[in-house]
Amino acid sequence: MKIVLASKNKGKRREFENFLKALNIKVIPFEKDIEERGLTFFENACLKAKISFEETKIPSAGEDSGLVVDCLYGMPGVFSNRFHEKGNDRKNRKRLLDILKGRPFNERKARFVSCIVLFTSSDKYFVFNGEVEGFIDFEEKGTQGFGYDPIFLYPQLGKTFGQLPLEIKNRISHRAKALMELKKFLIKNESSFS
Ligand code: ITT
Repeated sequence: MKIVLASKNKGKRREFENFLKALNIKVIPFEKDIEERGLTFFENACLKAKISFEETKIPSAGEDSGLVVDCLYGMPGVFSNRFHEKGNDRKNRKRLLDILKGRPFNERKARFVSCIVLFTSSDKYFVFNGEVEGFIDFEEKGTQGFGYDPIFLYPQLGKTFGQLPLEIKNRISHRAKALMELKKFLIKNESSFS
């Protein structure tokens, strides 16, 4: 079985492939530049998956995710990828660290949010959500992962996502949780669209 993943983000794609390879599901990339006009993660994920399905006619997933910081009223949120400069993870992280400078630990609460939408026909879609809570650390730690991983502290392990190997991140992350739901759905419904 194969599904198309409408994403240009290599880190994201690696996580999808890792998750679905055990099910023998091939993930085919769809790398069109799709403008994220939505105001919610759901709207943007829907947009990506729908365009991909319309062009490929293969079950298509879109994922939109981001970092929601409580003391910034939810920013960067859907703007995570373009908080300072589109696609520039290092500058985006730096901007967030600069904005939070001087804030004590208890005001640095944040969560990663992931919404996956799977289109299985032009008028039928399924939604899978995941979240993980943590804190924005005071400085970058670790070089694993992508995006905000080096500054997202996961308190249960006392480490940032940037310090965790992919196998561990793939057990606890927002995307892992949404992917887990997608995986259950695919196992249950495989025969209907393989
Ligand atoms: P596509 O839209 O092509 O899938 P993208 O990078 O633009 O790729 P999003 O619009 O969903 O993806 O933006 C998500 C941004 O949120 C991403 O660029 C990171 O900055 C951040 N982000 C999401 N998940 C993350 C994770 O697991 N680790 C670190 N940062 C993450």
